[in-house]
Amino acid sequence: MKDEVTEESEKEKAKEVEKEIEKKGFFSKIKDKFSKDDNSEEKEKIAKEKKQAEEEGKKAEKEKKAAEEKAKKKEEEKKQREKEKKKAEEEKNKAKELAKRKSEEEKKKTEEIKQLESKRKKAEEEKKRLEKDKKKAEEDRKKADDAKKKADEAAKKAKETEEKKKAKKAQEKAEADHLKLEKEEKLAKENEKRLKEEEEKLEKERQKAEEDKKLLEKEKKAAEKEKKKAEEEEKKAEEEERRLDEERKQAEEEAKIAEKKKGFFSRLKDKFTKKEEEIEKKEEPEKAEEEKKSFLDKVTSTFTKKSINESKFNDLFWDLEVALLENNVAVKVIDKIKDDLREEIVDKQISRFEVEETILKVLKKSIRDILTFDKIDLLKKIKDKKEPFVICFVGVNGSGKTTTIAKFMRYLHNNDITCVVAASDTFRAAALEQLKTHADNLNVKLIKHDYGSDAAAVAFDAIQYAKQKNIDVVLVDTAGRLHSNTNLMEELKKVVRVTKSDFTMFIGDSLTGNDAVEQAEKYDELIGVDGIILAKADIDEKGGATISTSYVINKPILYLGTGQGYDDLEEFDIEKVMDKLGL
Ligand SMILES: Nc1nc2c(ncn2[C@@H]2O[C@H](COP(=O)(O)OP(=O)(O)O)[C@@H](O)[C@H]2O)c(=O)[nH]1
Ligand SMILES: [Mg+2]
Repeated sequence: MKDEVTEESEKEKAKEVEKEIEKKGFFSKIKDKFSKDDNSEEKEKIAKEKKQAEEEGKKAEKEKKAAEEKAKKKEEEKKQREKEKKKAEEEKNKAKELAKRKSEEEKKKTEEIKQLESKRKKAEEEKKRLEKDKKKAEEDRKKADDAKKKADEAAKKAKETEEKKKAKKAQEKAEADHLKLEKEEKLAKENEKRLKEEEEKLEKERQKAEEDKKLLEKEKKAAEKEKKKAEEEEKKAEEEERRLDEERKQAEEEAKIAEKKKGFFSRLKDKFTKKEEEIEKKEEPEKAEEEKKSFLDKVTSTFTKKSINESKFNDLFWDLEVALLENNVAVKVIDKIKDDLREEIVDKQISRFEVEETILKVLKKSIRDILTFDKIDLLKKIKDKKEPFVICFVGVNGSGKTTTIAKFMRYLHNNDITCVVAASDTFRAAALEQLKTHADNLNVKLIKHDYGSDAAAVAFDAIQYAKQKNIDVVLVDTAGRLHSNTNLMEELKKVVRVTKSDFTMFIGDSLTGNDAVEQAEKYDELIGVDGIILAKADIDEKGGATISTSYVINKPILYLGTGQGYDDLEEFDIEKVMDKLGL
């Protein structure tokens, strides 16, 4: 302020000086005019004054300059001061700004510190909590350890007692098994012995039968010769009779007396063959009895009716027996037929013309009896069982098992029953292919393993498959084997046992006649047979197997195979069979 005041006053001073200079100029102008008037003294004075004025002007000029310079300087100083002031102002602002920023930063810091503090607090709390948790966890673990220890001890104890029990059981089982094994061994030995004895017996019987057959053949030939001879003799006798008749008539006419009786008897006698004469000779006691009868009785009974005794019956039966044997009828069946006939004929009064008829009648009845067995409704059995029904087909090679199984697939399908087939004939190379072809043709699932694998395992797999797929029947095709092969029979036994076979079907070849019967007997004895199918009945002309198999093993024939097509399986029908046998 002081500076500004000084500044102002300096300016005014300069102005006054200026004015004074101007004044002086005017004065000098006037003075110049005056000077023209010329007065020496005056002139001197004026010059003096002029000089003085000039000096004063110069001085004023100098002062003005100095004042101006001073003003200029002052101005510059003012500018400098303003500059400094501005600078100071700026610095002040800067400082203010800085202070503001500092205070904000400080505020932020405080805030951060506050936050950190709270975080720290939180962390501390968390730490405390964790420690607490840890402590708890440790306690829990300790508790768990204790519990585990206890449990372990308990388990150890339990295990010990359990093991003791197990050991005891195992010991008991081992003892039982041992006993069982011993028993089984004993049984097996006994069975073996029995089988051997039976085999020997059978062999003896077979030899005997063969000898008998030979003998019979000889006898048959002899008998035939005799028969021819007898026929010739009968012819002769007839001629003789005719001659005698004529003679009798002649004698009747000639005498009509005595000798009549004797001539009649001799005529009757002549009527019989030599054989019959022999028979009647043996019947002497009966003859004595006959003599008590009235004459008429005697004549008519001797003439029309005849009592056939055992030996005469055997004679009579002979031809039939040979015929039955030739037609493959089993000896057991022939024996039954003979018994039936004996009962109806021996010691019965039968007209000699009725003998043939009676024999035929009794034979028919006897065979009808043999073929009448309790029927088994296999389809019903299958439908009644909830689980898969297992049928094992057994029999020797080539008897027709595989073909019959194929027919069975079709038969079951026709009756709305589903089935799966097990290729348990792992023995023969072509067996699997043969069965596969049939199964493919008939859209039936086939379960198979490799050749030579375990037959029972294949069957077991098929049963599992049937269970899973809800299939009604499992058909098991087994390998054919001779009943004399013990190993293979054991294997077959295993198949039947493992599958828990619901029905074991024996397949017999009709053509093999008595062999089929023998096989059926053996299979039934060794593995148990539930029913029979006789294959190839269409090409069997003898019928012996059909008549005999069922009777010998006392099991029903369920079906007959009547060809090689899938539909060639017929339910057993006694009427059809009797018809085919011509009975
Ligand atoms: N004529 C006829 N042949 C049959 C019959 N059953 C089976 N066969 C034939 O007998 C032969 C053996 O049959 P197969 O089923 O292979 O016997 P497997 O060895 O017991 O399985 C085959 O050629 C069949 O075609 C049948 O009922 N009638
Ligand atoms: Mg086969």
